[in-house]
Amino acid sequence: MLYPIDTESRVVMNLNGVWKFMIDREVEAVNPAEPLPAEEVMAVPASFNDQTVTKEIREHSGYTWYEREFKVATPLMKKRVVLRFGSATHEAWVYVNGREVTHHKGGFTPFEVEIGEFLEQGTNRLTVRLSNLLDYTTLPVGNYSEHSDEEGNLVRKVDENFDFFNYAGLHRPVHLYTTPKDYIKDISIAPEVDLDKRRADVKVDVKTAGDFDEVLVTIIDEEGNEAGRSSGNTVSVAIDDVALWQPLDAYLYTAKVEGIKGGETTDVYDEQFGVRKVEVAGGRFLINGEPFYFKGFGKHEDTYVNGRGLNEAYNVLDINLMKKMGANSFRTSHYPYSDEMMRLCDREGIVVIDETPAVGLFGSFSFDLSILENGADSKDGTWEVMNTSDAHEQVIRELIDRDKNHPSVVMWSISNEAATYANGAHEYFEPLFNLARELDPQKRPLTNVYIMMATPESDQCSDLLDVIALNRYYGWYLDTGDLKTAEAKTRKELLAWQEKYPDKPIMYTEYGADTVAGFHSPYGEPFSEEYQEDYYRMNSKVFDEIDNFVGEQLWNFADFQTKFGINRVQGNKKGVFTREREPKMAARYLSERWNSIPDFGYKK
Ligand code: BDP
Repeated sequence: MLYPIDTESRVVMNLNGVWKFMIDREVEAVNPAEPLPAEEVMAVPASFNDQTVTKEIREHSGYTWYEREFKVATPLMKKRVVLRFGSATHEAWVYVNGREVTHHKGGFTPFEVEIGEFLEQGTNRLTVRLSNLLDYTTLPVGNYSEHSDEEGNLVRKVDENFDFFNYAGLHRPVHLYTTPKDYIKDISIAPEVDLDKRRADVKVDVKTAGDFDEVLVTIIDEEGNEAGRSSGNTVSVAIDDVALWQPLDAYLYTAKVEGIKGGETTDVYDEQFGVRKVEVAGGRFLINGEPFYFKGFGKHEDTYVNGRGLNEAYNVLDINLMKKMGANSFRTSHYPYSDEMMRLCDREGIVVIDETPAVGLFGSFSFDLSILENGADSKDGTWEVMNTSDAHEQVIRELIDRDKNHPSVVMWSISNEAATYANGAHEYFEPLFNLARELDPQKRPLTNVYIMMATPESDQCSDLLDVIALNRYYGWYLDTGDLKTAEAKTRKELLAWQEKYPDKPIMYTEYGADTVAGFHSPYGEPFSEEYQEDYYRMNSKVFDEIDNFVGEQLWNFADFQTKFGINRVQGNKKGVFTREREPKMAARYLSERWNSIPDFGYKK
């Protein structure tokens, strides 16, 4: 799906701002044909939760309503007018002037609808009913229950089957944009590069709607010069002496796509892309033919007040902090991030592992960690109770559709910490991996991010993965405070994976220890800043011994808000930065380490 941009033929209008808001107590039916009887207001884009001082609103599970008015300039009413939501978490019903125009389920991917026939001259009313409910059919997965209160009113409850707060609302920009009636619908770009000859063949596939005599694709370089052109819906444009998109040294070309009719360009769209090659071979992750070493983080979209809502200033700051630390990459744990963040990563040369919202596919998630001691149970009933295949297929389709052209994306993560060791897991995942491989025009590598119980012995799905991506907490959830034992276990497991799959690269996608900023201990006790640093030093030592170990993405970039639980004091404290982005002590150690590790060739 194309991002809304202004071009010579398109106008983008912004519907962000302060909207009317109310929670739906489900006592009286809300009629979208009437103006919303709301007394609250809410800023968009943002989560609603932290903008209120009312516990009832902050912790509301169920339905909420948003409404605002808008006008469309008369000359634009003759165009095709499209309403687009960057995301609406987790399910939305959208009404224009009281009539339902669209419905979308899934809180982390965009959706859009043509609304011309619903528009009126003058003031229009846009109303959105949202649900933040999650259950065993949704992604992420929630434990859903309901009961009645003393007055007999229905109370809905979502117990998150994952370790982040269930923020909800209109999280990303809401846009109106126009196109001509005959328009460019989608553009798919797959550059194939011959690294020796420094030549690329850029395959561009254009989908159009309506009537064009010709589709013209012109490739323009960063200096604004034409690098090649071709005519047709499916073309291959050659670029000689091509400039590569490299990690931390991004080069972006623009594919200018024009729909021409009667000698006139009627629609035009500029899609940026990068030329780079990604492969997995011989236990290495190669970018542009060189063995790449991932240094970086698992993150969250999580800031004060905005919650999970787009916060572009934080996005810019976070990338600057990453670069300063010598990091080159992050994972969009545990859901697709905003279009805006993906575009920023393309520009800044940040390497991204792009994850679906498939988190919580784990029948017995809880803060009872005895399961770690007891090991994997292949009879764990996860795949009997989860009914998420349809949602999973949908998010893979929507994620790849949205992010397929981003050069920053080098790998798709199909899920985080699913019960891949339990019977039924392979049957569940195989069709999803096949689907992702089929849909991605750039055929990027795939992974599933592995929970501690998924070991070389217990796991049932690792044949599907191109890269073994592990979340490991030896020395934190296991052997807490005992880094010696943790070191031995880390080494043993990594060697076992390497022996089992000598050709698959291995990386850590999570490892960390909760750390209370400002808590110091002469003994390096757990939760102290000293322990966090010791923990990272221990892990680094082992990583450097393992030949096929190609990357370290720690958990987490910053402290973040979670659901309530006795293991969480004001959220998860595994950040190397606080939630305000102040560095903890370990940031200095990691910064020294990462600034001395080259992006390429660290593991020869
Ligand atoms: C892993 C999860 C992540 C958690 C982390 C932790 O993938 O979402 O926040 O552990 O416990 O289980 O800190």
